[in-house]
Amino acid sequence: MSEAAHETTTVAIIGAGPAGLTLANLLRTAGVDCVVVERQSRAYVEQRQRAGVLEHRAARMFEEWGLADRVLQDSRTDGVQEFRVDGRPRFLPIADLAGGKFGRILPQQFLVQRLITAFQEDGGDLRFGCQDVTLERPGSERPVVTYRDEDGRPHEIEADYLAGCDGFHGVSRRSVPEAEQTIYAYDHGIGWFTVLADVPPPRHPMFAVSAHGFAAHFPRGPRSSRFYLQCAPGEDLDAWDDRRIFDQLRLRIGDPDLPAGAVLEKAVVDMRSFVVDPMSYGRLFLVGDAAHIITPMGGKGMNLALADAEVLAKAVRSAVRDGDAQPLRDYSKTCLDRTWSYQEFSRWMTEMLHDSGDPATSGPFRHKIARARLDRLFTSPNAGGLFSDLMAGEA
Ligand code: FAS
Repeated sequence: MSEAAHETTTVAIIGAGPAGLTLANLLRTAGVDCVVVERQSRAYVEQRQRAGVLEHRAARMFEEWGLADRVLQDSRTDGVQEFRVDGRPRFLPIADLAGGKFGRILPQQFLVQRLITAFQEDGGDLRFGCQDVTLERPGSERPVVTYRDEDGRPHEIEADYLAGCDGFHGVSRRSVPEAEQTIYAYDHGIGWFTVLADVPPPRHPMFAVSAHGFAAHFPRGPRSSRFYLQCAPGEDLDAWDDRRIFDQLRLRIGDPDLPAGAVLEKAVVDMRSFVVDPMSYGRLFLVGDAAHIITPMGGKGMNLALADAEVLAKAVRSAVRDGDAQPLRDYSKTCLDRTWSYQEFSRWMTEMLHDSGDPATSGPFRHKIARARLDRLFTSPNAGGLFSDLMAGEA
């Protein structure tokens, strides 16, 4: 085996998803040297479809760091959230209630493509197809990332800091001794059947509650939609043919004229939450899904990853430029405070929109509680305002 090529950098970033690419761009903007090692190919990373809405806070972050013109070309949301209750539309002007804070319709794969282009245009070092990525001595003063490149050659990157941005199934979190971590995991006992389809996007992002079960209809670009349908956890994908998908959507949304369209992707997502505490170990900092998983309720997974990335970029800049390591010491608490606030919001929404459905599911008492919670958004400006601030990521 040939000798590993040895090199050094300030921050070695593992993973080129939203977390790793945002961190890389922010560090580059701050003049901090970094290298990104990504296991998959560029083509794979750029086509993976997941989140679809960038919250106002994240859009503001890209504006403040001077990246908006290269990342945010897309349309902003119209600022209205629709709740279809037993087929009856109710519209909440969330951007107005949040003081003019609009989200952006930006499918995750477009964000990833633009972040890759921006980083490489600025001379960033982004490596795809890195195999057997391993973190060595993450708890030491000089941690190392090793990997084999696409030609099988070994590489060794010695860094001041490691950023574990490699998602829930990555190696970073697993490089920390179990005794050093507290794991919080929760199974919400709900499944979502999720569909990406060639169906025109809705006028407004929509949640639908009815005795038939929860459904949702979100925009995913000018000609496609993402739908969610409440189902049993672990439900068999084959139990949902196209006919059943659109019959159930029309029934639950209360729109017999909802057009069908080609189904591009379908999956069953079990609603679960996960948090690891602390989000750092020595010179290793866990970012995004490597540290926490949240249900898609409220669209916070990708947006929490972007928020973590900004906290870490600012903390590394303080340490490297100003000699102040306190923000790095505070990194885990800063990110966990936000993470738990949005875990609570996501759980609150999950209860409100699923217990509001069939009273037989969660019981008539919880059904009434959930309906009262939903009504209050429309009757109390404070309740509607807090909901809107949380949707904007600004609470
Ligand atoms: P990611 O998992 O996106 O990226 C990790 C990267 O690390 C990947 O590129 C991976 O290839 C790489 N990697 C893994 N192991 C590695 C290794 N050993 N070495 C090197 N690289 C490695 N969030 C929202 O905000 N709104 C939504 O509407 C929403 N909907 C979703 C719908 C679905 C079906 C799913 C599955 C998720 C959804 N999410 C949503 C959450 C999702 O978008 C994540 O929060 C987001 O991708 C997190 O970004 P990262 O932390 O960068 O992790």
